[in-house]
Amino acid sequence: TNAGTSTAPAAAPANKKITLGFAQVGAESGWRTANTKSIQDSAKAAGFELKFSDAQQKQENQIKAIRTYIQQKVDVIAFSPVVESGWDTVLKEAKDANIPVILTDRAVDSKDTSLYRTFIGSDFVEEGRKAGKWLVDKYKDSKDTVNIVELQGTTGSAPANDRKAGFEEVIKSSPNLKVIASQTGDFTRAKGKEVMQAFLKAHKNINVLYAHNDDMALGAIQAIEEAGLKPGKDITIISVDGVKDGFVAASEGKINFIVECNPLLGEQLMQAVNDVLAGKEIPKRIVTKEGVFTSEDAKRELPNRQY
Ligand code: GZL
Repeated sequence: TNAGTSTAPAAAPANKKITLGFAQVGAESGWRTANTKSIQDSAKAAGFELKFSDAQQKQENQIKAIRTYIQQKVDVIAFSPVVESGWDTVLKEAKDANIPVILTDRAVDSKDTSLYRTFIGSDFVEEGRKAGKWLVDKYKDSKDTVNIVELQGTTGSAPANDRKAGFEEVIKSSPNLKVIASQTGDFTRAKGKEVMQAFLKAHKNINVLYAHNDDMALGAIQAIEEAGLKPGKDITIISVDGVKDGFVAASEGKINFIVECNPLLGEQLMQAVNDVLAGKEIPKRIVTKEGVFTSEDAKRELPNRQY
């Protein structure tokens, strides 16, 4: 028993829950849905209070959400920037408020890298290179001209810029591979279908479609079939992401090659939140692991896919 006169120390206040403010891009694709679920499940598992917003793919909505989190004095802010540019002002406001910022999925082009602690996401240029390498290999013995149409992701977004750059960097070694049309489908099925319909009207002989995500490829497949053509046969299709519906289409031979883009970033994000709040140094760049799948691979892997 405590015989002395000293009083027991006041009970430390119950550990205040860590609050994470997350400003999500939107709900534009199967990839985004899986990414959101990963963040919400991982925040719960980590015991964090998650404040979550959906910007409907509009930068001004993401900026508004970040300002709200600053006013609410959250412990950490994380977001997936819908486009690369235009973030310095609001990120400086977060820095002045002493709230650390973590980037997930997409990057910003801010020169001042002190504005965020780390960027957790895929190497989109490498994803574009993987798509290009498979195509160069497919046509390595052919001299015929190969007409390629490209459905780009959201204009100004890191995945759209980098997947385009990586693909072009690799196919330029094969002059017979020609991108005859390239336009944004904004990562959605609806827009992907609409733009593919326009491509089919404007070009009589399309050999390959390179889509920056499965959702646009799936929209394009509808347009291709409505035009009486066979996707995966009359038009070779390469896509990026590897969401369930993409894998189903690949297992049916409608998509020939899928470059995986892993949306399950939640666990790595929560680890980074803990490390930042513990004052640990964390790497400026954390690259997610991901693979590639032919139609054959997709048929085999389909049962194991988590999203
Ligand atoms: C990539 C991610 C992209 C996906 C699309 O990390 O930002 O946004 O490839 C999603 O499906 O809409």
